[in-house]
Amino acid sequence: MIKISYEIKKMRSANGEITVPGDKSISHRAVMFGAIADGVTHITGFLKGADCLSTIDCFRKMGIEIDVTEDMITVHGKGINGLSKPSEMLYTGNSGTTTRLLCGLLCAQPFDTDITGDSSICRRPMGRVTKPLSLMGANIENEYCPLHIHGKEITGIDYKMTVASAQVKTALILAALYANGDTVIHETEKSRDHTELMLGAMGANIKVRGLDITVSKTDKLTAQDIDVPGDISSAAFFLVLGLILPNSEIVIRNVGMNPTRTGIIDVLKDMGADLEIFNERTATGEPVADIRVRSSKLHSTKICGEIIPRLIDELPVIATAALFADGTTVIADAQELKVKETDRIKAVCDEFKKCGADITPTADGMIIVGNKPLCGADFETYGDHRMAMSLAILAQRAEGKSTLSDSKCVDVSYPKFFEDFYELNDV
Ligand code: SPQ
Repeated sequence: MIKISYEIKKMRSANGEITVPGDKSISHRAVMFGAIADGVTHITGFLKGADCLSTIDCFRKMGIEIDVTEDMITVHGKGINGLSKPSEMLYTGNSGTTTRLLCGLLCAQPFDTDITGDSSICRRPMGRVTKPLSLMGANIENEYCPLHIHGKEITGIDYKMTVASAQVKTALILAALYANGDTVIHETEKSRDHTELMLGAMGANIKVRGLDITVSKTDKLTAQDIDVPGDISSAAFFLVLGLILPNSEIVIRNVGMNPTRTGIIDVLKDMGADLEIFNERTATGEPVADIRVRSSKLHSTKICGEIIPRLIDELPVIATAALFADGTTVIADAQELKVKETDRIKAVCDEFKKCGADITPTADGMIIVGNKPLCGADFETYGDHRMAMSLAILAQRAEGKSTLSDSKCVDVSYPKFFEDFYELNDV
């Protein structure tokens, strides 16, 4: 295949108002949980990115009718036992969330399933879900895709998580809805809790006490209409763009502000960012707000410990902000970055170095010395949407021309990223 590199146009400043697309994590869950609920789920604000479309495709293959129109997704739920055996292999594309959550949901079905995804998915570890599920009695062949799931009866367990992961947690919760007896999950650190909120609202037998979640067999979920807020992980790119470009002011509307996702706000404020959060409200049980960001003089910080799961997906763009901050920023306890769409520690460090950045990878993060002169470069995205968008932001402050090896990968979470990006241009 011939790869066409993409030249990133330069902006002098960024001004205006944008609404980022719907939250990816919530969009996946709305389709999955709607499919096993009684009744019809209407989803507005759904992210029509490649990952969430993969989720829709998988559920259609299991007999769920899903209507997609311009501004609404309608899922015709078939109840907790309503899924049917797919006639072919389920293909999850680039989506770790789809792949791992399906392992939990499908291990206790009365049929077998095969799952695979693209080359990135086939390199991502699935043992983190298949191993704890096997303690419940599940039988899933392989620790990397393709996976073969032998559906069978399973039993609840008491499980202490070994990694702070919402995907592992959700896979266990979904299996627990079907298991005999209670399942108790102990988190090490709080990861995103959209599953607990949404399933709770749909009537699942789920209780959360601090870091402990108890789930019992559930006979019925009741469909709820879901209004998906904008994805803070997508807003993150514009937060950093507005901060690092001079004379900029951007208002981002309708951003999901679930506290398990807002680590980036805390870190950027700690770095001296001029951020204003206003119009705070809730949408289907999730906090939402508008955010105003203005160009700011940033300084370095240390990012580690319990905040990491609250900003894991934002670390590539937070590292971009650190390039323009006074002093040395340290990111630690973020070894999970190595098992994302690509190894995001290596990818960030290798690519940032190409433009002259002073950045050193460590076993669990990176060290960035800010405010070094940067020049444009030909960047590799590794087919990773968050790498592509972070590099596009970085290129705005690098002297000279920059290109991306691929711009199409942004389709995974933000198909209109470049349109929204240049819309803010103030040349
Ligand atoms: O779905 P996928 O491919 O794993 O997507 C990513 C992302 O950057 O968009 C991670 F690469 O987000 C994950 C996130 O890192 C989405 C997610 C979820 O919806 O539950 C949870 C996080 O992963 P994990 O491994 O910490 O549970």
